[in-house]
Amino acid sequence: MQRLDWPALDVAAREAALQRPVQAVAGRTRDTVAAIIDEVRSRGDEALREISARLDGVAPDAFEVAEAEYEAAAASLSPALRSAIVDAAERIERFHRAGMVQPYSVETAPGVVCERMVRAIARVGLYVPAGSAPLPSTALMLGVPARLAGCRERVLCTPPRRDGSADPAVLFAAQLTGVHRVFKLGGAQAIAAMAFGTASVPRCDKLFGPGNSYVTEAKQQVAQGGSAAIDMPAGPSEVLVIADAGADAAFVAADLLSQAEHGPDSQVLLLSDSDALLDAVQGELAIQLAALPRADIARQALAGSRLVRVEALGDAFDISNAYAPEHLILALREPRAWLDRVDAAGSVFLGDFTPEALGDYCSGTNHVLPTNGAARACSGVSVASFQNFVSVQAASAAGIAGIGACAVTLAEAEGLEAHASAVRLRMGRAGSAQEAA
Ligand code: HSO
Ligand code: ZN
Repeated sequence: MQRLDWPALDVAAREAALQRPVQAVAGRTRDTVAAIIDEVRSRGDEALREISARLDGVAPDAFEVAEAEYEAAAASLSPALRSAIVDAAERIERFHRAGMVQPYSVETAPGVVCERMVRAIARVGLYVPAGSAPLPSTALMLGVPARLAGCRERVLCTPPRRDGSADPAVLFAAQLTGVHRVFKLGGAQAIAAMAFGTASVPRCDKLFGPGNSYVTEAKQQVAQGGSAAIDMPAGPSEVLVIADAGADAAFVAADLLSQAEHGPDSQVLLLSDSDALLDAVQGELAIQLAALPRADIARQALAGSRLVRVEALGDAFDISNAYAPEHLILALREPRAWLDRVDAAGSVFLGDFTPEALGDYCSGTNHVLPTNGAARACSGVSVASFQNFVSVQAASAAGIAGIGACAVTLAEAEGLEAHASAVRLRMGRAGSAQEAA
């Protein structure tokens, strides 16, 4: 891991230090994805079968998971895993339910009522990756808020395994959250199928979930084409840790590694005002890395990552806000006292006993979060991500008599005479209605 001394860096070096690993969405990836989307769009299931055979090595007759498969999947899991999934789902539900947006109504002037209704997005498509590791936790993070939102049709795609089956834990989590239909489809072809619909896969209004660079590129292409909305532009996972001299180096190293093991392009940053802590973390990283089954992946991620000494902890918050990390861990003695300094981050973890892994699985918060600096302007998945907000207004005769002049003046200023007249006409009638009364 690169070790940097922030005060000694010039502007250009500081910028370079906060650079994400370049997401080389090579022109080739873009073209491959565009070709897959085209195929699925024009030839539907037949294309899905060919592409799955080519890329996943399996071309099932039926993409959809059948009832018996859910039963077999649940039965194949250990009771401990089943109850961990149930337990996590309950906490995720508790947190997300509490954050649900309520409809509201305000009388903005006498006789003028404005409202906002909450409506579920009708058909949503959830993507649960299974590339380097199947992620049943992602099925929970998407399935629970989609159910709370009340989406009428909740579809989930997850890549088939070599034997043509879906990961049993993903199936169990999907069924638990009430997902209506699961399809054994992965990659760009799954995204295309949900965006356009095929004979077997229903067309979805909005697509959610993380994935590899092909999935991410496919989501972007279908969104650009206006075929389906997407939750957010997802990139490789990141964590930024701010640690003080009192932090536990083993804890900090473990957190950095838990992000690094996600993929070679994951990025981890550690900022500290203590050289001794940075030394200790470096030592711990070497020790813990050696024991990890995914050491190879983690080592590649660490190669692109940085340990940075800052002059004061306050500087670390300026750096973090500029970087806008997906996950921000505050390994500080008084983490809550610093919370006001956090402007941009996907999710924050306070203190020594709140590792990111807790939020990844079961604290209750969502782990589908904005990456690549998107946290400056985007939030993680919540129930609201699965809903639309529809505004409503109703004016009585007295209402338009009261505020009509305001609209007429603005319409005249904009030179939009039909607008002015639509209001004036009613104001005239409203006046006579009132006189008659
Ligand atoms: N850290 C990942 C989520 C995850 N971790 C799933 C384990 N499983 C992105 O937030
Ligand atoms: Zn994780």
